[in-house]
Amino acid sequence: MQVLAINDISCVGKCSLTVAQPIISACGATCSVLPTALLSTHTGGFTGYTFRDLTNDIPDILSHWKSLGLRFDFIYSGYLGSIKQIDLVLTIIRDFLADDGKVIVDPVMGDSGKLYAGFTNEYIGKMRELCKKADYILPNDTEACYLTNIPYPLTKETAVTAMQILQTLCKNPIITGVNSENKISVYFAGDKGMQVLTHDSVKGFFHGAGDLFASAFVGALAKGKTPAQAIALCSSFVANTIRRSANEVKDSRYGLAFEKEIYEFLQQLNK
Ligand code: PXL
Repeated sequence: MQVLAINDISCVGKCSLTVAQPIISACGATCSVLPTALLSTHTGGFTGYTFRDLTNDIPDILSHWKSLGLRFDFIYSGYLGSIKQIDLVLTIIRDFLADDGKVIVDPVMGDSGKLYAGFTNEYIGKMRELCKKADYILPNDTEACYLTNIPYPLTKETAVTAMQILQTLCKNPIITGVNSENKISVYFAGDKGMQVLTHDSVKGFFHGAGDLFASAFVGALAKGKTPAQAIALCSSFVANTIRRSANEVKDSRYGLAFEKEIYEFLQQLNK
C-alpha cells in the first residue's frame, strides 16, 4: 500500500511526520511524505522555535511526481500552515489519489480548548472544505468544537451533537480525546450508529497524541483492518502509550514514549 503523509517536520518533540513515518512504516505500508513546514520544535510549549514555510516548494514537488505517474492508496493530511496549503491538499487529492483510494484528514488546529498559534476563523472555514473531501476526519475535542461552533469542552451530550454536525461534512468523523471523569473516549460512526470507546485516562497532557492516533489509524487501514477494528487498536495503543509516558516522560513537550509500545500494537494488528 502506498501512503502519502502531508504534515510538518517538527525536528524535536515527536509529532506530525516524525510520528507518521515510523508508525505507518511499521504497519507495513510505504509512507511517502510531503513536508508542509520545517520547525526546530513543535509550537506547543516551546518558545523561540524556527518555522520555515515550505508552501513554495510544493508545486515543483508535485510536478515531479506527476512526471513519475505517482498514485497513493491513502492520502493523510495533518498540520497545514496556511489556507494556501489546504488548497494544495485539495489539488493533491484530485491529482494523486488512486481509484478507490481513501482520504484521511486530521484537522490539526488546536488543543485544550485553544487554537494553535496562527490559526484563524477563516482557516477553520477552509478546513471545513477539506473535511468535505475526506473519507475520515479525526478532530480532537478542541477541533471538533471549532469545526461545529460547540463550546469547549465537549460533554457526553454535546459530543453527540458534534458528531451529527460533523457528519454533514464527512460521513466518518472520529472525535478523539474526549475527557470526562478520568475517562478518555473516542466517538465514531459505527455500522449500527454512533459508537463510543472509552479508556481510563491519566493526568497530564502530551503533545502528539492526536498524531499518534491518526497515524496508527492510517497504518491499520492500510493493513486491511476495518475502520472499527482500526479505531479499537489505535485507542488501546494511544491509551497504553499515554499511561507509559505518564511514568517515563519528565517534560511532556518532548512527546509520547510511543516507541516501546509499537511492538504490542503490531502484535494486535497482525492477529
Ligand atoms: O501535534 C500537532 C502539531 C503538529 N505540528 C505542529 C505543532 C503541533 C502541536 O503543537 O505545533 C507544528
